[in-house]
Formats: sequence, C-alpha cells, structure tokens
Amino acid sequence: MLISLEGGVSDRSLFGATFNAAEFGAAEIGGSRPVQALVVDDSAVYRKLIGDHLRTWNFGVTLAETGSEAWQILQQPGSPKLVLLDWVLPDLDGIELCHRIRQAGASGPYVYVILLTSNEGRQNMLDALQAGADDYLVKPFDELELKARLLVGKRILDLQEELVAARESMRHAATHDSLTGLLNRGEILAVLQRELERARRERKPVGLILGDVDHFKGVNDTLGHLFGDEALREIGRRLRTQLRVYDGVGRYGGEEFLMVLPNCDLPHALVRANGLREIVGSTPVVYSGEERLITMSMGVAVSGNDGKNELETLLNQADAGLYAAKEKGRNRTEHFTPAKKTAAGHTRKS
Ligand code: GH3
Ligand code: MG
Ligand code: MG
Repeated sequence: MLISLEGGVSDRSLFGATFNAAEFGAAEIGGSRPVQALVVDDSAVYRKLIGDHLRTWNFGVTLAETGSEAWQILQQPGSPKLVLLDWVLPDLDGIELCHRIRQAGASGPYVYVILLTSNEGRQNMLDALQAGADDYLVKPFDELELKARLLVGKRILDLQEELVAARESMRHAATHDSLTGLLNRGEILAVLQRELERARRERKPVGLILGDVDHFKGVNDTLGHLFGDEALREIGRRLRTQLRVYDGVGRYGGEEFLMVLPNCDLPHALVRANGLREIVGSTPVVYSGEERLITMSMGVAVSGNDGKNELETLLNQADAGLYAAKEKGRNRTEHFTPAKKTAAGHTRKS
C-alpha cells in the first residue's frame, strides 16, 4: 500500500513494483523492548497510517497534531527518542522543532528525527538536515521506505544507548571499589572535599570516621583470602545500611573504610561511629560453612578547627583517633584530641 499525499491513501506502489505484505506484517523492528516513537502530523490520515505501521513493527506510538504539542511531549521525562516529524505544521514547523530538539538535547539522550515532507519541499532538504534532522522521507512514501528509515533510526538509537551504558559503567568502575561496591579512595576523598567546601559556606561541621578491621591479617591467615574478601563485602554492606543517604562511605584502603557525615558534630559523630562499630561486630560473618566475629576500630574527627589544608588535617586527626583505638585494645571508638606539648617541646597526638 502506498501512503500518498495529504488526505488520501492510494494503492499505487511508489517503486512500480509489488512487495510481499506478509514480509512486513511478520517483521518486528521495534525489538523486544519497544522503542517509543512520536508521530507528529496535522493530517489524521497520516497519523493513523504511520501509527498503525509502527505498532505492527512493535514500536510504541505517541501521536501529536501540532508542533507545540510535540514539543510539550518531548520535554516530559522518558519522552520518545524517535520522532517522525511532518515539515509543515500549523504552528511550530518541523524545522523549528528540529532546532529546538537539538538545542535542548546536548545533555539528554539522543532524539532521532525523521522529517516528512511533500515532494515540493525536496529542495529544502539541506535546510532540514542542517536544522538537525537525521533523515527525511518524501511523501508519498511506501511501507518499505518507512520501514528502512526506521530500521536505521532504531540502530542508531541502540548504538547510542550502548555507548551511554558503556560510559556509565566506565564512570562507575572509575569511582567505585570493585570488591565492596563502595566508593573508592579517590571518590570518597572527593566527597569529603565537596562536603568540607559546603560546610564552610554553611558554617556546619563535617564528621569523619576512619574504620579499620581488627586483626584482619589473622582472618585471612586462618580462614583464607576468599573468606577475607567476603568479610570486607559484608562489612561494606553493614556500614552502608547504617548510614543516611547523604552520608558517604568508601573503601579507603585494604581493610580501612572512610565515612563522611555532613552536618555532624563531635558528640553525634561518636555515637554514629559506635553504632557502625556495633553493627559490624554484633553478628559473625558467615561464608562457605565458616563463621567469624569480626570487629572494627574507629577514629573520629570533626571539621571546623582549621581553615587551611582542612582535608589533610582532618584525615590525620581521624587516623590519630584510630591509632589510639588500636592502642587501647581495638573494637572501640576514639577521637582526636588536640596535640599536647611534651616536656621536650614536641607535639604528640592523642
Ligand atoms: P590491626 O588490628 O592492627 O589492624 O591488624 P590487621 O591484621 O588488621 O592489620 P594489618 O595491616 O597487619 O593487616 C591487614 C590485612 O588486610 C593484610 C592484608 O592482606 C589484608 N587485606 C587488605 N586488602 C584485602 C583484600 O582485598 N582482601 C583480603 N582478603 N584481605 C585484604
Ligand atoms: Mg586492620
Ligand atoms: Mg589497616
């Protein structure tokens, strides 16, 4: 069947050749996860024809009668990524809509635009492609032509989706620890830096907890490295469940974890650190028929004492607290207390 000029449907084949309609009926180019297509045409006949074909080929279909209606639809979250756009529309024309889509699209997912035009508009095709259309179809067109263009559009959108997914997974790999799934060292430090800057602006404290698993070498030595790995994963899970969504937690080193608590003063940070310590040490880690109660020592520090090199100072203070917790017998929480002058005039941390 030939999709003819505005308002009519003709039986003539555009190519003067017949084609097997069953070939089209059976094929589904929309795929198992249907691509949503937006058909923008002021002609009810074209909207119905194109829409029916798209559904047959397993596309999801949204219809719009005018350019401004289409523009509204395209601004909704999760809007169609494939647009079949009539050139001549009563208000916003296809070219203007193409411009808008491209201007808005730099940050979002790609929208693939096929512009539909009458035969007389053919000489303006360069304008259409320059305006941002990806392809065009001259009316009247037949199903074969429409299907071919959709196939290309779908392929480009699939490729685009794969690229975005690959970029996301690379970004995740660059910022997360592969064993525990927590933020990695670089990223938790970046979180700390951001929170310190925000805290300075808002004049609020940031709490920092540095946790280190006690006698972890012994866990590996007696139960094996795989048990040790699972213990680290489980500790990561327990820490995460105990924290608020806007707190940050990362794997700082081998068996060291760093927690960033925005807007948290010292008394609260100590309570939170103890809560985390308890959730880690309260029930044994079980793996492959073995179990072991594993504890952690926590060092706590809170921002606000020193404007300069605050990140480094704070990390050193949390480390000093952790050192004190280890010294005092492990499975406990200690916080940094300001350095005292020794008799020899050296400073010594708590
Ligand atoms: P302490 O209580 O003083 O912290 O003693 P510790 O044994 O925990 O400290 P030490 O620094 O001697 O040992 C840390 C161990 O953590 C040694 C290292 O093999 C182990 N470790 C570090 N990263 C991993 C990891 O990804 N998987 C496993 N299974 N073990 C790890
Ligand atoms: Mg340790
Ligand atoms: Mg350690």
